[in-house]
Amino acid sequence: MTPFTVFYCDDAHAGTWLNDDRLLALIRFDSPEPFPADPRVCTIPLPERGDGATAEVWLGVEPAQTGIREGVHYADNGDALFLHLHLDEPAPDALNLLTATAYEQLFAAARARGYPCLLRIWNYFPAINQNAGGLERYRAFCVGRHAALRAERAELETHLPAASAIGTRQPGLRLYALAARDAGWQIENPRQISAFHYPTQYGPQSPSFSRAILKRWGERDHHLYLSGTASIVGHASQHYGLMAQLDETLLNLEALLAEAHRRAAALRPVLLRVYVRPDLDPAPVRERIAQAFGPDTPLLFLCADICRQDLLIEIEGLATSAAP
Ligand code: 3EB
Repeated sequence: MTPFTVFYCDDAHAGTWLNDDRLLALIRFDSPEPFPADPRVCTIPLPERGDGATAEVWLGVEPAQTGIREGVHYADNGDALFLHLHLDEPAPDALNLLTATAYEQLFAAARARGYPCLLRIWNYFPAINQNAGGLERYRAFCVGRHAALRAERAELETHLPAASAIGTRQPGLRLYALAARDAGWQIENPRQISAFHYPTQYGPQSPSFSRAILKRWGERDHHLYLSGTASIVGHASQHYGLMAQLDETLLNLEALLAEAHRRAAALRPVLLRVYVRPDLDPAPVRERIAQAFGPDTPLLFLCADICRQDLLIEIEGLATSAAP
């Protein structure tokens, strides 16, 4: 049995989930009507494409204990731990150190609850493609993240969490994460060089994340946490057009599902989150993803900046092996 399931709901009704003590996380987007303070609620300031206002629900099977520990908000249901924190950025050229601090706080909170294994981390901060202090901010983020991860774990390259690193237009570094008591299985993409081996042309420190994490929560129950996936083959960005980038991205996602299938029953996406640069039309993208993964696959489109200037779209998600 998986300790929680994930689904999208209309944000207008998201508040009712707060009355359910099995709620592990509620992810909201843009700047919605605030809810009463609750450690299970994390808001990511990215506008949704289209008219909708969507929230993401992580619903557990057991009641969650919630709290705040040194700035880290958490919900713990005995098997899975949801964590999030928001740090103000005092100066734009200190993202390296701020990121290291954020990760240290995250790890300390997870360890204190008995969850040493970070499976999946979502990272959001503004001006991701801008230079500050002589380095692109995404690259400075990678330096800080690596320092904190390396301090936490010696066997870094086999125990990297799945991740996304996405640009917002709002101040502050925001992280949220899923931790477990035991590690998942790191999945790399045979079509891509592992991000942690990218050459130095992409920055002084290669990005520290895995392409996906396969977590076996029960005999037959797997979650596959798919990192942000883009139109990259080898280490190089491919294609100038949105639809060509999308097709390459879908091939990468399919390659990850196939890799995971070597270790688990067939997996299919149960929800996908699509980050697109502002001003791009999501309608043909929606249609193409429906062709690839089925018309009923829940999709959420968010306007965002992607961590490479030349990338227009990035897709992440959750796939499961359990019957839908
Ligand atoms: C890539 O494949 C695209 O730095 O955490 C995707 C997912 C990307 C996560 C990260 C970056 C990150 O390199 C960018």
